Amino acid sequence: MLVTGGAGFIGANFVHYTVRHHPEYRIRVLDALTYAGNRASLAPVDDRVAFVPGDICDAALVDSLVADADVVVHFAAESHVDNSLRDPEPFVRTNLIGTFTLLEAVRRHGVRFHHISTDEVFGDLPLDATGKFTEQTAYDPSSPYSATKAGSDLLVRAWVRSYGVAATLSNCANNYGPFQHVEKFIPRQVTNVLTGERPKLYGTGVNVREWTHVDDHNAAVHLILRQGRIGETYLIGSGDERSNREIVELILALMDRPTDGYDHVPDRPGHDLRYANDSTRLRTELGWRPRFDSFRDGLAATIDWYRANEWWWKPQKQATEESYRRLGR
Ligand code: NAD
Ligand code: TDX
Repeated sequence: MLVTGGAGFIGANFVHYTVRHHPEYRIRVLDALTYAGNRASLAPVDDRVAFVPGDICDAALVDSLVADADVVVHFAAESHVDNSLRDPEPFVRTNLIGTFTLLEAVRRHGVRFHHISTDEVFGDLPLDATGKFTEQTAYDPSSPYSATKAGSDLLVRAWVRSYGVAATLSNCANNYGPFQHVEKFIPRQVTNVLTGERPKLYGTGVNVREWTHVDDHNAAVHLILRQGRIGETYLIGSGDERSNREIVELILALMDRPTDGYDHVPDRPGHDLRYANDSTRLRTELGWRPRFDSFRDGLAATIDWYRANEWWWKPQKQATEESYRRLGR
């Protein structure tokens, strides 16, 4: 199995999950170790994984690795919306050219491909409605990040239809859990509290996200690899929707701080209002159920992980906060 982006948040958790639950796979990770990749995230499974430092846009390298694989699971991406607003170029390169490079290689070598994507490709939902995204929802991305993820999804679908590539796609809602970069919402607020900073809420904090534990996401990916229909898209989501404000207050409560101890900062431009996935297909066809059915417990365990693993996140914290300060957020 070739895992791209296996030193990032979800990819590293996927490698851990695979070693734990699917020991039959021999795993090779291809990762460029950008600011978001961390070799240390794979340290506990180092004896089970071959690590190749490299870029998914490097066609010769990708070709040689794909030629040697039975299946490619593609996590590598530029993944942070705020970064894409500041500088979209690496997003176009990695998310579009990188996915294209992988697709050409799996086409040449007849290798099974699974593409990891996001619900952000659909744009957003109104705050005052209960409707959800489905596999039929039209693509309507808002940010450079989601536009390049949408483009990568469309490339995969075209390579299935035109070239018969054996690919599946999944679009998951927001993930949380260990090994997530401190630029992202939950780790930023938790590590702010741990370093004596106040949490930072964009705008009024009414925006809603659906939170899925990273292990539940990765369990779904394994189900799709085993039983998913080729060419099909599966939406993944726990069903647990929360406003950002509710989450900041819950983090503060779980960390024994006053629940009003946070700052409002200027809003993200084009900020998507609400995401929510209808994951009926995944649940009925493949029998997926989230194991982490209490967000509060999953969040408390995640807070404990950041408390216990300062060595992992501390080196990234200062530079991340400096770049937020430059954005006024
Ligand atoms: P991340 O930013 O934590 O990790 C991305 C990894 O990809 C890093 O290890 C990085 O070094 C690597 N990478 C970046 N550019 C590369 C390149 N050109 N060549 C090789 N490696 C490269 O991202 P994440 O949060 O783990 O997201 C993984 C995937 O899941 C992405 O495709 C993202 O769109 C998708 N996704 C994320 C979420 C979420 O909540 N984080 C939700 C749904 C979908
Ligand atoms: O400091 C903050 N304060 C704040 O209020 C940060 C960093 C974020 N926010 C808000 C913005 C969003 O409404 O919190 C919400 C979550 O923000 P992010 O962690 O940046 O995630 P989001 O933009 O929702 O995108 C995430 O989920 C979908 C991932 O980063 C994507 O890779 C994934 O595709």
